[in-house]
Amino acid sequence: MPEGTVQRAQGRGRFISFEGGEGAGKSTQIKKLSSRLNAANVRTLITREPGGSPGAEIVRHLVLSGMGKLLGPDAETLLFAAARDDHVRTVIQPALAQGTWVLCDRFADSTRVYQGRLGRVEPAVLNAMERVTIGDLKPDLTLILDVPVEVGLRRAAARRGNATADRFESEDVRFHEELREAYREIAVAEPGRCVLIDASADADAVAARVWDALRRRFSAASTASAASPA
Ligand code: Z5A
Repeated sequence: MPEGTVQRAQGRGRFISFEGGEGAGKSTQIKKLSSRLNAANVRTLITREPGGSPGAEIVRHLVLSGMGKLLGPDAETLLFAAARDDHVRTVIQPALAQGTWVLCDRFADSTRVYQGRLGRVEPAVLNAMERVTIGDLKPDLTLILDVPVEVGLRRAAARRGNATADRFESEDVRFHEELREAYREIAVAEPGRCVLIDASADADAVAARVWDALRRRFSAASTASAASPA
């Protein structure tokens, strides 16, 4: 596939989020996609949630230490929201305004799935938090990397080695099964924004699927005000 088939929008950059369960391979795919876009002269910023800005990284540390779980699902949701608010205002929006493509490892769908579906936080609370933190800022494309739970947990355990599992890694298999189901439901409910990617193949094969999804979404035909990568 020629690199030039993904077009760069003039003005604002594209906002692409990656979602999925434990060990789905988001970080791996984000790095691969960034390299490929850079080779096509598209400037990218790799970032993540929770975190991505100095303030949000402090909250990340708190949440992954298990502190949020002690406070309960509603309070934990507020912590993720506080981190997102800082990240959006200080990193994501300025980068998009400069024409940079933002590749974000998790975004608001993670709150919908982890705190909403798994934590049973009410939709009204999630909606209110989204209004405050992201307003109209929806990703232009959300790639949901889908792997069977046992595959994802095996990958995550291999990567972790002897290190201690964090707050979410230590949840049981049923938690991860429900998580996967919730992501699949989002993909079905929002086909205009989300693409479900089978991420159980090797990393290069998955990267080809990711690129194909991008090409379809941002091809010349579907991008009215597009300019070819310089
Ligand atoms: N959370 C939340 O509850 N609410 C929110 O609003 C937000 C987040 C934003 C952040 O964890 C946690 O916060 C997350 C949800 C919660 N909980 N969990 N779990 P994190 O940032 O520390 O980790 P993560 O986002 O879950 O990422 P991950 O699952 O740990 O990894 P990944 O990025 O998806 O995968 P990876 O690092 O690219 O790959 C994992 C390993 O598999 C690694 O050794 C790779 O080399 C290997 N790999 C990758 N791809 C492949 C393929 N295709 N084949 C074979 N091996 C592969």
